[in-house]
Amino acid sequence: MTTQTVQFLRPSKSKQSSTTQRWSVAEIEALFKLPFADLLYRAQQVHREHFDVNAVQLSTLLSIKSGGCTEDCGYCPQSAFNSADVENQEMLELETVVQAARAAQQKGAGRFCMGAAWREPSDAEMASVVKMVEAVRDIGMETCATLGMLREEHVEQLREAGLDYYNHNLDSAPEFYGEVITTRDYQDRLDTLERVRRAGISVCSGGIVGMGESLTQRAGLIAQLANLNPYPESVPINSLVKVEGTPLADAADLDPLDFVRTIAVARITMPKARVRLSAGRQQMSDAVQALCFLAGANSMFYGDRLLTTGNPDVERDRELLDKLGMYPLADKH
Ligand code: SAM
Ligand code: DTB
Ligand code: SF4
Repeated sequence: MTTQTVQFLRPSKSKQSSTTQRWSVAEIEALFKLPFADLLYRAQQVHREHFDVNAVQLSTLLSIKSGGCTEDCGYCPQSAFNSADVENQEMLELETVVQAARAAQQKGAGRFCMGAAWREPSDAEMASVVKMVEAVRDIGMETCATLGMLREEHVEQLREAGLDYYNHNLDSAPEFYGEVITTRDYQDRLDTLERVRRAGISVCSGGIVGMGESLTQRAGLIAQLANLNPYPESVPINSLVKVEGTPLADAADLDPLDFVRTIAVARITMPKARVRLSAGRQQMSDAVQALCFLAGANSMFYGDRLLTTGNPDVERDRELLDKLGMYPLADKH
């Protein structure tokens, strides 16, 4: 490779600020196009510079309110616009949530993420969520919530409750977004992330691959995330789970190696982030997941369910981690 090509694969210095590196979409697309071995080698180098590569952060999800969502996200089984076989479920009782968190903690999860099928929470709903966050915090777990868009005062309530992370995904590149969701726009998402960031809550934001986006659009999603200032502490990379009754049920299969590439590019462009191997693991072989860890993934959703769809069994995941000589982050504390 010529020196010129190598320089091209580094973030552009001219646009660099003192606190963050700026990545152009073209630079990120060039990373995607590297020979696979070169890409993984580079991702491994970055990973080893910043992390114990054998420790994996484990988050368990719980859907605290399911189905009947007023947004029209084309991938989502919980949208009222779609006809997936998801039972609408009102908000869970506090005790049910705490029991689920305790069970997750006993199985080795370090973080508990509460998800709700809302466009945005109401004041009354926020009051219940605040109690859940406080209770999960009290049992000694890290807390995360994903509740849709947040107004300033709701962010403030979550901060006061001691919420550690807020998950709100950009999901796709701005140029592709409108083909998947029409009921809210990209700027709404950026605004929520900005409010969360300003309140001092750690940001968890990522996206979905395999929705029919072009390579440039996939690079565009990573560019959006990597150019946030600062970039998110936690970056979930989801492989589309094709659910019957959603507009994306028949999307073309994603080549698993392209998923691995996306993880590697996220690792290189967001060196200190926890890059999470997220939805879609049930459909992935152990070998592909091992490649994802090699590419720099150091977090995963752990527990038999995601929100409404399945995830590998806890026993199977423990076996996988054992086989790879990896261990949950919480085990070290
Ligand atoms: N309603 C809130 C929101 O949209 O922000 C929180 C829950 S929503 C289900 C959280 C994320 O789950 C979405 O942003 C999307 O990235 C992911 N997701 C939903 N359905 C998915 C699917 N079928 N495959 C992969 N990821 C999915
Ligand atoms: C994220 O990026 N993926 C999770 C979590 N954040 C909330 C959700 C995946 C949902 C997959 C479809 C379902 O189970 O409903
Ligand atoms: Fe609702 Fe979130 Fe699903 Fe969109 S992704 S339909 S906002 S639950």
